[in-house]
Amino acid sequence: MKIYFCGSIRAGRQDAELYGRLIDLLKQYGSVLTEHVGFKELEKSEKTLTDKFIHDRDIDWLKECNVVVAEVTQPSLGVGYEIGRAVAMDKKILCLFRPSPDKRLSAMISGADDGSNFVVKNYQEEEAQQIFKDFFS
Ligand code: 6K6
Repeated sequence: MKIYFCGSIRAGRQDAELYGRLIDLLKQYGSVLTEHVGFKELEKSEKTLTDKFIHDRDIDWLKECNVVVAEVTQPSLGVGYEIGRAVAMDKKILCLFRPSPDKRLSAMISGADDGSNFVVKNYQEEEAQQIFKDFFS
């Protein structure tokens, strides 16, 4: 099982540590191709890569993966783009959103939930383990 994890990078790194913990949970189910999304300090090598290289490499990983798991609480153009590309590739997708009074998830994500291939879950971190168990079973 190859898992492509999406989380905000240039749109803000406030949830980076949470991404790391979610990625650690996901490793029980397969290999996570995009582990760098959860690194608190992005590696220097990442910072020297061109945007074209990053885009093309990420699209190759997206093609290669079996499932996409996206943490969508921090709105990110890159994550939205990856989700759209993943839909076009017929990938199985899980989106995770932490509700709060000041945040509403885009209708283009919440409205895409079809209960099977595209699943959107409102969650708190402590529920992630069970959500992954259900999603991967
Ligand atoms: C260096 C410094 C900051 O970022 C870097 C290297 N950048 C990236 N490396 C790998 N994947 C990236 C990078 N930038 C965006 N992505 C992909 O887009 C990831 O897979 C994320 O899920 C998503 C984040 O998009 P933005 O728009 O929040 O950056």
